[in-house]
Amino acid sequence: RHASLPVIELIGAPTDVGAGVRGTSMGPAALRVADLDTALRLLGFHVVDCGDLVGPLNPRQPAANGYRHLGEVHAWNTALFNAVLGSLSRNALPVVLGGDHSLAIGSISAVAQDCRRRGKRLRVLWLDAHTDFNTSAMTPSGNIHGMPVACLCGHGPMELISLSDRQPAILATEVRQVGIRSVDEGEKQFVKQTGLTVYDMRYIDEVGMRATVERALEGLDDDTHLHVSFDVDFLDPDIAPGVGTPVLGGVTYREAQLCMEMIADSGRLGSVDVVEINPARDVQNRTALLAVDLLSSLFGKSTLVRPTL
Ligand code: EXY
Ligand code: MN
Ligand code: MN
Ligand code: MN
Repeated sequence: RHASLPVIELIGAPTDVGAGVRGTSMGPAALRVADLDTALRLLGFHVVDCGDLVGPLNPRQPAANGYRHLGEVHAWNTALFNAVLGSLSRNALPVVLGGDHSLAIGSISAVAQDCRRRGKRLRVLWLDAHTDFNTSAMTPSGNIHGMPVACLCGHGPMELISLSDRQPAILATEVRQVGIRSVDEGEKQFVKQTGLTVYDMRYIDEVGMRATVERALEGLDDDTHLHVSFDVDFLDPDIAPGVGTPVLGGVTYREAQLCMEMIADSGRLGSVDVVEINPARDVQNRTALLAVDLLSSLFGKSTLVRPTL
């Protein structure tokens, strides 16, 4: 183990209460079966698996007042907020094993609070097919995993926007989204109105992943905490079939590797969510194995020899 490397703490959050499709509750187990801990230890990290958080089961209720399972989503996010805040206070690097993407409300609320305490700047890199910027007024589903970015920016139910010591938890200007290709009509207007920075698939097609990630990471300095919220539906469903909401035309294997390696090179990575793996939809744990492969690159695994570009 290298003394200069942070301790990585794995925090399992086995839930699917924020999703419409059941199964992301098996995500943490799938990542453990794919040997995430070993992959990170091979890179020299000290890895502590904190086990799984405990929270309510999925009550399988329809949406009420624009939200499905608001009480359960709140309970999971409260537990996760406390776990991530604890991890950061130990100067560890928390990796949240989801679970559905509503969990980013708790994890990023904690990261933002820790940043304020330390006087650090925050950058959130949101890797996803979706902008997750719905509110109860515009959601087509009531599924809260389609709302975490809006909640973090202060647009959401009181329970979910007030987890941290400040409201809103983050500013829209602290977020960069990459890989986007599915945005609902009302959501699209709200994204534009808010001025969220979105590098969608067309942007990646036109300028390439290298320029995209360069721009998404522009302005990071020594005092910036970088949080990566990695929704595996960012990836093309051909290579990552084990997700609840697959969208055609996603990021390729090579593009994803480049993205992860460039984030590693920034040296600013401070916390991670890996969410939306759905083993019930997967083929022989392929999606979790791929996620582990990409997380290795995110944590600094790279080809041995790099010629100058
Ligand atoms: N935009 C759709 C909705 O709000 O229902 C789909 C959201 C899926 C969210 C996923 C996991 O990133
Ligand atoms: Mn192991
Ligand atoms: Mn998402
Ligand atoms: Mn998504």
